[in-house]
Amino acid sequence: MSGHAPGRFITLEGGEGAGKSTQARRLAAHLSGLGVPVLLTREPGGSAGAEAIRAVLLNGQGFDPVAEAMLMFAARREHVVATIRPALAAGLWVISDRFADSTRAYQCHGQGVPGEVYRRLAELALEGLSPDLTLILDVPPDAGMARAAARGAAADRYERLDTGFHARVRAGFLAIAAAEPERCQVIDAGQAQEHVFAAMANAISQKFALDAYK
Ligand code: Z5A
Repeated sequence: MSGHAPGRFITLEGGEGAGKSTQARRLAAHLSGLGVPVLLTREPGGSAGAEAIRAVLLNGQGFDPVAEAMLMFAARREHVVATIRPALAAGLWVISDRFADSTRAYQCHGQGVPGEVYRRLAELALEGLSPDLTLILDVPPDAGMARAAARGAAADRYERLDTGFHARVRAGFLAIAAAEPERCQVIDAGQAQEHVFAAMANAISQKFALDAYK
């Protein structure tokens, strides 16, 4: 016996401006308030090595799509080894703002990387690690881009891509959810923040027993 309840791995996914970062912080605070030990992290990034790769990915001039997928998985491997697996082993609930589904949606559906390339990279980098629950925050690309633009920060390389790209990314996330309904739940992120959060909290309480933490 390890002496503590098992860790859980929850990922938030979706397109630009869907509200992932806002809702990830809120979910972490909510679970902490229930007595759940939480680690909030993000991709690309979440460990020193992965954050260094993030800077190259977001600010660089662009890459061959397969090379870009490899960089995403190099960062992810660092994140998994240095941050996620140790936290799960210690019984923490890991909430990650993006994970491997983002590579499938952005690099495969958005940029045309073959699914077989994704599968080979995922097998190498993840060694079977998969989220217990993935919440896909779904919002029409125009609305998400408008929210992101309203923040006033300079657009990164992905935010500057055209509407067709963002529509393919959205369709990619919805295809992932349809293929893996046990793991993925689509949340209507076009609603007010309170309603988005209520739908997420409902999905969490349906999936996990939280009584043990009270
Ligand atoms: N990427 C990739 O291509 N492949 C991969 O494998 C991975 C990533 C892991 C990371 O950028 C980029 O890397 C990302 C995909 C690519 N593309 N982009 N851009 P990032 O981490 O800097 O950005 P992001 O992940 O896309 O997040 P974001 O654009 O910052 O959006 P968000 O986190 O979903 O939204 P937010 O920051 O919580 O909210 C945005 C604004 O909307 C903010 O002012 C909120 O107050 C507001 N908001 C939030 N919710 C609502 C609601 N419900 N109503 C109204 N307004 C709201």
